[in-house]
Amino acid sequence: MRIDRVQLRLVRLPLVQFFETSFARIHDREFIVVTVNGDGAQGYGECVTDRDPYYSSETSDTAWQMLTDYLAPRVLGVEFAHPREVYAAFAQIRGHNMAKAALEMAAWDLHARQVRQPLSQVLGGARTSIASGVSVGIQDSLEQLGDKIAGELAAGYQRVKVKIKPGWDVEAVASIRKRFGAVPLMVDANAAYTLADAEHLAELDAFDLMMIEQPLHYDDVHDHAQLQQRLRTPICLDESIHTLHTAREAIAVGACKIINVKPGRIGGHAQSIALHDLCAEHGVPVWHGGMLESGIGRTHNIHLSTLPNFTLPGDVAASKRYFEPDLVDPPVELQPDGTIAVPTGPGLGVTVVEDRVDAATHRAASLTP
Ligand code: OSB
Ligand code: MG
Repeated sequence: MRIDRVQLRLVRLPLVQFFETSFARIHDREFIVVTVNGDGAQGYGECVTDRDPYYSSETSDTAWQMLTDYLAPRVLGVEFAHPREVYAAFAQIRGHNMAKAALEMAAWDLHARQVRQPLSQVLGGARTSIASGVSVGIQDSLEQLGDKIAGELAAGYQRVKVKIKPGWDVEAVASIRKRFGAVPLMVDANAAYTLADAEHLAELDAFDLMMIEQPLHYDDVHDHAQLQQRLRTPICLDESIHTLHTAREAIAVGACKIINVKPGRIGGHAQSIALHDLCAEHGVPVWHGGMLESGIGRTHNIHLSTLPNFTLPGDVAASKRYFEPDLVDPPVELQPDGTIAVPTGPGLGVTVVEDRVDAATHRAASLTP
């Protein structure tokens, strides 16, 4: 595989509904579509950075700079035997996992299209459909939250995750249990608490949650291990797991019992497979997170979710919850049984609608060797 051109497009799309976490409320999504060309084929990746460094220290601007100045020059014109080798070409550059992942994942799609296999197969997955859950943001009232959840359950989603923050946690969960009974439920704090909140967080133990995601600092392992000692509810780490090294450490010290895999956070498909395998070796189940992706990143996530240790429903949901229309055809849809079918065509197995990408593009660059 040889990449002769890397194209970057900075895209901005309005979200169908606003999305609020403990760190911000957003109404639109900005991301970079990465296109790679080689041997007459084309592959796509999506950089999951946003305009602001709130979920991650990376932003659209830092990713753009890394891609143009450091990452694209390390793959352009280089012969790779397999896309699993691309990540190693970035070894000299520390961090910037989202920028690395976008280009690396595009290379996987390119390769899968060249060998005319679905990406899932090239990644080593076997599932033909994946279990789908939703991530419901913080709302203006508990009634609104309940109504949102009612809609998602009616659509058929297999589990509900709600965002929490101080002042929107125990009461919110209690109201959901009261209205929806034993629905599979979990919470995500996006690092909004400290160990001083342990006693308060332990009140969540009464609600039989599947897990609590990233309650403490975005770079912490130690305090999470302390907190897990005091909670019955399993802790799942998201933000803290940005390398295999931190994953190993987190598992070793008991900082989590579950890990959320996001290829952008960990540096692409090859790193995600390695993280998936590490967790499997240690009996730690994983599930696939989401970053409000367009159909491009979303379809990558679907293919990756076919690996065997993705045993819990993820945050990978239907296109229409996010963008209408989405950038791909057909859009990602939920099946009546709460699963999403894995596309069977070559590569991502969906068509990127170029006109829609171009119409939403605010900045573009074409890079060659
Ligand atoms: O913490 O999982 C998170 C969205 C943006 C940034 C971080 C997170 C999320 C989500 C949404 O929870 C998942 C999705 O629906 O794509
Ligand atoms: Mg999260």
